[in-house]
Amino acid sequence: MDRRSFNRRLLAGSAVAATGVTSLSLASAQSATSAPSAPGAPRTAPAGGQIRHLKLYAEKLTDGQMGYGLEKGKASIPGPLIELIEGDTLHIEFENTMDVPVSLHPHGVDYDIANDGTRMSKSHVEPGATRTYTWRTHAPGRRADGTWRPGSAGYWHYHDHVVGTDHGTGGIRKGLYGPLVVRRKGDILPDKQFTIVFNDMTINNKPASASPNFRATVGDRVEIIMITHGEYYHTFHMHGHRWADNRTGLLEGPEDVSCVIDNKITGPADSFGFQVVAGESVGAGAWMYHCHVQSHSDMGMAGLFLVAKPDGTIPGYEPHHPVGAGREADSDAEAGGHSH
Ligand SMILES: [Cu+2]
Repeated sequence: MDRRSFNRRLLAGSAVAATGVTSLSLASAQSATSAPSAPGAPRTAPAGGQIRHLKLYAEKLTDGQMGYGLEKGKASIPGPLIELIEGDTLHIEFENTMDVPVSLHPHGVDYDIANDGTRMSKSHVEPGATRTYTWRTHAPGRRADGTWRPGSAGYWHYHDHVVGTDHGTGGIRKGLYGPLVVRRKGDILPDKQFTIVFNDMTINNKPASASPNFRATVGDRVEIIMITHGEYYHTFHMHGHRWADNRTGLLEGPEDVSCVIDNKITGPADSFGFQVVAGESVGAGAWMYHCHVQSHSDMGMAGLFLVAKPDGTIPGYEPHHPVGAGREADSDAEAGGHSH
Protein backbone atom coordinates (compact mmCIF):
# COMPACT_ATOMS: atom_id res chain seq x y z
CA MET A 1 0.00 0.00 0.00
CA ASP A 2 1.52 3.33 -0.97
CA ARG A 3 1.14 6.70 0.67
CA ARG A 4 -1.89 7.63 -1.42
CA SER A 5 -3.75 4.78 0.19
CA PHE A 6 -3.38 6.27 3.63
CA ASN A 7 -6.67 7.57 4.80
CA ARG A 8 -5.69 11.09 5.80
CA ARG A 9 -8.27 13.70 6.51
CA LEU A 10 -8.97 16.89 8.32
CA LEU A 11 -12.01 16.85 10.49
CA ALA A 12 -14.66 19.30 9.39
CA GLY A 13 -15.08 22.31 11.62
CA SER A 14 -13.16 25.51 12.08
CA ALA A 15 -11.97 24.74 15.58
CA VAL A 16 -10.30 21.60 14.39
CA ALA A 17 -8.90 23.13 11.24
CA ALA A 18 -7.35 25.87 13.34
CA THR A 19 -5.44 23.37 15.39
CA GLY A 20 -4.37 21.46 12.32
CA VAL A 21 -5.42 18.11 13.71
CA THR A 22 -4.89 15.35 11.21
CA SER A 23 -5.65 11.70 11.33
CA LEU A 24 -3.65 8.92 9.79
CA SER A 25 -6.18 6.19 9.93
CA LEU A 26 -4.72 2.98 8.64
CA ALA A 27 -7.33 0.68 10.04
CA SER A 28 -10.22 2.39 8.32
CA ALA A 29 -8.31 2.55 5.06
CA GLN A 30 -7.82 -1.18 5.19
CA SER A 31 -11.28 -2.01 6.39
CA ALA A 32 -12.58 -1.99 2.84
CA THR A 33 -10.65 -5.19 2.35
CA SER A 34 -11.85 -6.93 5.47
CA ALA A 35 -14.41 -9.67 5.32
CA PRO A 36 -18.02 -8.50 5.18
CA SER A 37 -19.75 -8.78 8.52
CA ALA A 38 -23.36 -8.97 9.60
CA PRO A 39 -25.40 -5.81 9.01
CA GLY A 40 -24.90 -3.44 11.93
CA ALA A 41 -21.91 -5.33 13.29
CA PRO A 42 -18.81 -3.23 13.96
CA ARG A 43 -16.02 -3.28 11.40
CA THR A 44 -12.97 -5.30 12.35
CA ALA A 45 -9.27 -5.03 11.54
CA PRO A 46 -8.08 -7.14 8.59
CA ALA A 47 -4.80 -9.05 8.59
CA GLY A 48 -1.60 -6.99 8.76
CA GLY A 49 1.62 -7.55 6.85
CA GLN A 50 1.65 -4.34 4.79
CA ILE A 51 4.71 -2.21 4.11
CA ARG A 52 3.68 1.39 4.81
CA HIS A 53 5.27 4.75 4.18
CA LEU A 54 4.64 8.00 5.97
CA LYS A 55 6.10 11.53 5.83
CA LEU A 56 6.30 13.28 9.18
CA TYR A 57 7.56 16.74 10.09
CA ALA A 58 8.74 18.23 13.38
CA GLU A 59 7.90 21.92 13.56
CA LYS A 60 7.88 24.90 15.84
CA LEU A 61 4.38 26.26 16.35
CA THR A 62 3.57 29.95 16.34
CA ASP A 63 3.03 29.98 20.11
CA GLY A 64 6.53 28.63 20.83
CA GLN A 65 5.38 25.03 21.33
CA MET A 66 6.48 22.17 19.06
CA GLY A 67 4.54 19.53 17.21
CA TYR A 68 4.61 16.67 14.74
CA GLY A 69 2.56 16.89 11.54
CA LEU A 70 1.86 15.01 8.31
CA GLU A 71 2.22 18.20 6.24
CA LYS A 72 4.40 21.28 6.54
CA GLY A 73 2.64 23.96 8.54
CA LYS A 74 0.08 21.47 9.89
CA ALA A 75 1.78 20.21 13.03
CA SER A 76 -0.52 19.54 15.96
CA ILE A 77 -0.43 18.67 19.65
CA PRO A 78 -0.85 15.79 20.07
CA GLY A 79 0.75 14.69 16.80
CA PRO A 80 -1.09 12.66 14.17
CA LEU A 81 -2.63 9.33 15.08
CA ILE A 82 -0.59 6.50 13.58
CA GLU A 83 -2.36 3.14 13.30
CA LEU A 84 -0.85 -0.18 12.32
CA ILE A 85 -2.00 -3.80 12.29
CA GLU A 86 0.24 -6.53 13.68
CA GLY A 87 2.60 -7.64 10.94
CA ASP A 88 2.83 -4.19 9.37
CA THR A 89 6.14 -2.38 8.81
CA LEU A 90 6.17 1.42 8.76
CA HIS A 91 8.88 3.56 7.16
CA ILE A 92 8.68 7.17 8.35
CA GLU A 93 10.50 9.82 6.35
CA PHE A 94 11.07 12.30 9.13
CA GLU A 95 12.03 15.93 8.42
CA ASN A 96 13.25 18.37 11.04
CA THR A 97 12.15 21.90 10.07
CA MET A 98 13.28 23.31 13.43
CA ASP A 99 16.55 24.96 14.46
CA VAL A 100 17.35 22.35 17.11
CA PRO A 101 18.00 18.60 16.81
CA VAL A 102 14.90 16.43 17.29
CA SER A 103 13.92 12.76 17.09
CA LEU A 104 11.09 10.26 16.97
CA HIS A 105 11.06 7.52 19.58
CA PRO A 106 8.19 5.00 19.67
CA HIS A 107 6.81 2.82 22.44
CA GLY A 108 5.49 -0.68 21.85
CA VAL A 109 6.70 -1.46 18.35
CA ASP A 110 9.92 -3.20 17.24
CA TYR A 111 12.86 -1.05 16.16
CA ASP A 112 16.58 -1.72 15.97
CA ILE A 113 19.11 0.44 17.79
CA ALA A 114 19.67 2.61 14.69
CA ASN A 115 15.98 3.59 14.86
CA ASP A 116 15.91 4.26 18.59
CA GLY A 117 15.56 8.03 18.22
CA THR A 118 18.23 8.94 20.76
CA ARG A 119 21.39 11.00 20.61
CA MET A 120 23.32 8.10 22.14
CA SER A 121 22.59 5.90 19.12
CA LYS A 122 23.02 8.87 16.74
CA SER A 123 19.45 8.32 15.59
CA HIS A 124 18.30 11.90 16.06
CA VAL A 125 17.87 14.42 13.22
CA GLU A 126 19.84 17.64 12.90
CA PRO A 127 18.13 20.94 11.97
CA GLY A 128 16.99 20.89 8.35
CA ALA A 129 17.86 17.22 7.90
CA THR A 130 15.70 14.22 6.99
CA ARG A 131 16.02 10.54 7.89
CA THR A 132 13.86 7.46 7.72
CA TYR A 133 12.78 5.60 10.84
CA THR A 134 11.54 2.03 10.51
CA TRP A 135 9.09 0.47 12.95
CA ARG A 136 8.01 -3.17 12.73
CA THR A 137 5.20 -5.04 14.42
CA HIS A 138 4.33 -8.70 14.88
CA ALA A 139 1.48 -10.95 15.95
CA PRO A 140 1.76 -13.19 19.02
CA GLY A 141 3.63 -16.40 18.37
CA ARG A 142 4.87 -19.47 20.12
CA ARG A 143 8.59 -19.53 20.87
CA ALA A 144 10.71 -22.63 20.33
CA ASP A 145 10.51 -23.32 24.07
CA GLY A 146 6.72 -23.37 23.95
CA THR A 147 6.16 -20.06 25.72
CA TRP A 148 4.31 -17.19 24.04
CA ARG A 149 5.93 -14.10 22.62
CA PRO A 150 3.54 -11.15 23.04
CA GLY A 151 2.27 -9.41 19.93
CA SER A 152 2.67 -5.68 19.25
CA ALA A 153 -1.01 -4.78 19.58
CA GLY A 154 -1.73 -2.05 22.07
CA TYR A 155 -2.34 1.62 22.72
CA TRP A 156 1.11 3.11 22.44
CA HIS A 157 2.68 6.49 21.70
CA TYR A 158 5.71 8.24 20.22
CA HIS A 159 7.70 11.25 21.35
CA ASP A 160 10.89 13.25 20.93
CA HIS A 161 13.95 12.04 22.86
CA VAL A 162 16.53 14.80 22.34
CA VAL A 163 15.07 18.34 22.66
CA GLY A 164 16.17 20.02 25.87
CA THR A 165 17.87 16.97 27.35
CA ASP A 166 18.98 13.53 26.16
CA HIS A 167 15.59 12.32 27.36
CA GLY A 168 13.59 14.80 25.29
CA THR A 169 12.28 16.50 28.41
CA GLY A 170 12.06 19.86 26.64
CA GLY A 171 10.48 18.38 23.52
CA ILE A 172 7.79 16.49 25.39
CA ARG A 173 7.07 19.54 27.53
CA LYS A 174 6.53 21.62 24.38
CA GLY A 175 4.26 19.09 22.69
CA LEU A 176 6.38 16.62 20.70
CA TYR A 177 4.27 13.53 21.34
CA GLY A 178 1.49 11.60 19.67
CA PRO A 179 -0.65 8.43 19.68
CA LEU A 180 0.31 5.09 18.12
CA VAL A 181 -2.26 2.28 17.95
CA VAL A 182 -1.37 -1.25 16.89
CA ARG A 183 -4.34 -3.53 16.29
CA ARG A 184 -4.68 -7.28 16.07
CA LYS A 185 -6.48 -8.92 13.18
CA GLY A 186 -10.15 -9.05 14.16
CA ASP A 187 -10.01 -6.13 16.61
CA ILE A 188 -13.15 -4.02 16.54
CA LEU A 189 -12.66 -0.66 14.81
CA PRO A 190 -14.16 2.55 16.21
CA ASP A 191 -16.25 5.23 14.48
CA LYS A 192 -14.46 8.12 16.17
CA GLN A 193 -11.14 8.45 17.95
CA PHE A 194 -9.93 11.00 20.46
CA THR A 195 -6.49 11.36 21.99
CA ILE A 196 -6.24 12.77 25.50
CA VAL A 197 -2.77 13.51 26.87
CA PHE A 198 -2.16 14.54 30.46
CA ASN A 199 1.14 16.42 30.13
CA ASP A 200 2.34 18.00 33.35
CA MET A 201 -0.78 19.86 34.49
CA THR A 202 -2.31 20.32 31.04
CA ILE A 203 -4.54 18.33 28.73
CA ASN A 204 -2.96 18.22 25.26
CA ASN A 205 -0.77 21.21 26.24
CA LYS A 206 -3.83 23.48 26.27
CA PRO A 207 -4.30 26.09 29.00
CA ALA A 208 -6.86 25.14 31.65
CA SER A 209 -9.30 27.68 30.21
CA ALA A 210 -9.22 25.90 26.84
CA SER A 211 -8.97 22.23 27.70
CA PRO A 212 -10.30 20.14 24.82
CA ASN A 213 -13.87 18.91 24.42
CA PHE A 214 -14.79 15.96 22.22
CA ARG A 215 -18.05 15.50 20.32
CA ALA A 216 -19.97 12.36 19.45
CA THR A 217 -23.56 11.27 18.84
CA VAL A 218 -25.39 8.70 20.94
CA GLY A 219 -24.50 5.27 19.59
CA ASP A 220 -21.13 6.22 18.10
CA ARG A 221 -18.39 3.71 18.85
CA VAL A 222 -15.80 6.08 20.34
CA GLU A 223 -12.19 5.17 21.03
CA ILE A 224 -10.24 7.09 23.64
CA ILE A 225 -6.45 6.96 23.47
CA MET A 226 -5.08 8.16 26.79
CA ILE A 227 -1.41 9.05 27.27
CA THR A 228 0.43 10.65 30.19
CA HIS A 229 3.64 12.68 30.07
CA GLY A 230 5.53 15.04 32.33
CA GLU A 231 6.22 15.17 36.03
CA TYR A 232 3.04 14.00 37.74
CA TYR A 233 0.80 11.04 38.36
CA HIS A 234 -2.86 11.43 37.50
CA THR A 235 -6.09 9.45 37.43
CA PHE A 236 -8.20 9.47 34.28
CA HIS A 237 -11.93 9.47 34.93
CA MET A 238 -14.86 9.65 32.56
CA HIS A 239 -18.44 10.30 33.58
CA GLY A 240 -21.25 7.97 32.53
CA HIS A 241 -19.06 5.48 30.66
CA ARG A 242 -17.04 2.43 31.69
CA TRP A 243 -14.49 0.18 30.04
CA ALA A 244 -12.60 -3.08 30.58
CA ASP A 245 -9.10 -2.75 32.02
CA ASN A 246 -7.42 -4.92 29.40
CA ARG A 247 -5.67 -4.55 26.01
CA THR A 248 -8.67 -3.34 24.03
CA GLY A 249 -10.90 -1.92 26.75
CA LEU A 250 -13.62 -4.30 25.51
CA LEU A 251 -15.07 -7.46 27.03
CA GLU A 252 -14.74 -10.68 25.05
CA GLY A 253 -18.02 -12.06 26.41
CA PRO A 254 -20.08 -12.59 29.57
CA GLU A 255 -17.40 -14.84 31.07
CA ASP A 256 -14.59 -12.30 30.58
CA VAL A 257 -13.25 -11.59 34.07
CA SER A 258 -11.50 -8.31 33.14
CA CYS A 259 -12.13 -5.56 35.69
CA VAL A 260 -14.60 -2.96 34.46
CA ILE A 261 -13.52 0.52 35.52
CA ASP A 262 -14.27 4.20 35.00
CA ASN A 263 -11.12 5.57 36.61
CA LYS A 264 -7.48 4.60 36.04
CA ILE A 265 -4.23 5.74 37.58
CA THR A 266 -1.69 6.82 35.00
CA GLY A 267 1.90 8.04 35.24
CA PRO A 268 4.51 9.46 32.87
CA ALA A 269 4.77 7.55 29.54
CA ASP A 270 1.84 5.28 30.41
CA SER A 271 -0.74 4.80 27.71
CA PHE A 272 -3.99 2.91 27.43
CA GLY A 273 -7.11 2.99 25.34
CA PHE A 274 -10.64 1.74 25.21
CA GLN A 275 -13.88 1.99 23.28
CA VAL A 276 -17.23 3.11 24.58
CA VAL A 277 -20.58 3.42 22.87
CA ALA A 278 -21.39 7.09 23.41
CA GLY A 279 -24.30 7.60 25.79
CA GLU A 280 -24.99 3.87 26.12
CA SER A 281 -27.42 3.24 29.01
CA VAL A 282 -27.11 6.90 30.05
CA GLY A 283 -28.11 9.02 27.05
CA ALA A 284 -26.92 12.28 25.61
CA GLY A 285 -25.25 14.93 27.74
CA ALA A 286 -22.16 16.97 28.45
CA TRP A 287 -20.22 14.24 30.21
CA MET A 288 -17.13 15.40 32.05
CA TYR A 289 -13.78 13.70 31.77
CA HIS A 290 -11.04 14.79 34.12
CA CYS A 291 -8.07 13.98 36.27
CA HIS A 292 -9.52 12.80 39.57
CA VAL A 293 -6.64 14.12 41.68
CA GLN A 294 -8.83 16.81 43.23
CA SER A 295 -6.33 19.66 43.10
CA HIS A 296 -5.57 18.81 39.47
CA SER A 297 -9.20 18.89 38.34
CA ASP A 298 -9.71 22.08 40.33
CA MET A 299 -6.76 23.61 38.44
CA GLY A 300 -8.42 22.82 35.11
CA MET A 301 -7.52 19.25 34.15
CA ALA A 302 -11.09 18.71 32.98
CA GLY A 303 -12.95 18.70 29.69
CA LEU A 304 -16.20 17.50 28.18
CA PHE A 305 -17.28 14.46 26.23
CA LEU A 306 -20.20 16.07 24.42
CA VAL A 307 -22.68 13.37 23.44
CA ALA A 308 -25.49 14.70 21.24
CA LYS A 309 -28.86 13.22 20.45
CA PRO A 310 -29.34 12.21 16.79
CA ASP A 311 -30.92 15.65 16.21
CA GLY A 312 -27.68 17.28 17.36
CA THR A 313 -28.92 18.68 20.66
CA ILE A 314 -27.19 18.10 23.99
CA PRO A 315 -29.65 18.25 26.88
CA GLY A 316 -28.76 20.80 29.54
CA TYR A 317 -25.57 21.86 27.83
CA GLU A 318 -24.73 25.54 27.81
CA PRO A 319 -21.53 26.09 25.85
CA HIS A 320 -20.30 28.87 28.12
CA HIS A 321 -20.98 27.14 31.40
CA PRO A 322 -17.72 26.98 33.38
CA VAL A 323 -16.46 23.47 34.01
CA GLY A 324 -13.13 23.57 35.80
CA ALA A 325 -11.89 26.33 38.05
CA GLY A 326 -10.58 29.11 35.87
CA ARG A 327 -12.46 27.76 32.89
CA GLU A 328 -14.25 30.79 31.48
CA ALA A 329 -15.13 29.87 27.96
CA ASP A 330 -15.86 26.65 26.17
CA SER A 331 -14.39 26.47 22.73
CA ASP A 332 -16.04 23.14 21.86
CA ALA A 333 -12.79 22.32 20.14
CA GLU A 334 -12.34 18.75 19.05
CA ALA A 335 -8.60 18.93 19.42
CA GLY A 336 -7.02 15.54 19.14
CA GLY A 337 -10.06 14.09 17.42
CA HIS A 338 -9.96 11.71 14.52
CA SER A 339 -13.14 10.72 12.76
CA HIS A 340 -13.57 7.87 10.36
CU1 LIG B 1 -3.80 14.91 37.68
